[in-house]
Amino acid sequence: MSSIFSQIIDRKIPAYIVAEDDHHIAFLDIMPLVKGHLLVVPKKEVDYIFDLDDELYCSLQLFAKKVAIAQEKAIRCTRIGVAVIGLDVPHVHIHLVPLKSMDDINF
Ligand code: D5M
Repeated sequence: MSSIFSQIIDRKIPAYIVAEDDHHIAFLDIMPLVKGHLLVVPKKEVDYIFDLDDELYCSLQLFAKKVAIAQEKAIRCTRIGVAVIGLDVPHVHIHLVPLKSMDDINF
């Protein structure tokens, strides 16, 4: 059974996709901490971020940076919080959380 994120990548389930290239995709988190919370995901299904090969690890980070810059402009926030958690979905993903202040979120 492929991960929920692979099913999004394969267009088997819907998601609000904001960016995509051959190896990466970004879409809105279904349980956002704040409005505009995005997930950046490699299309290759790997569970743990530090198991990615170096090339995909670096390209994923660069893709996330481009998405975050566009997100920051669109939302006009102060900072994009970046987190890797991965306790629920066993497919690498980077959370990009637009913040105006730390009061925006309750960890
Ligand atoms: O948390 C996994 C994150 O993935 C959590 O913020 C919800 C999000 N999620 C789960 N299913 C979906 C779908 N179908 N679309 C969009 N976002 C989703 P973590 O603890 O980082 O593994």
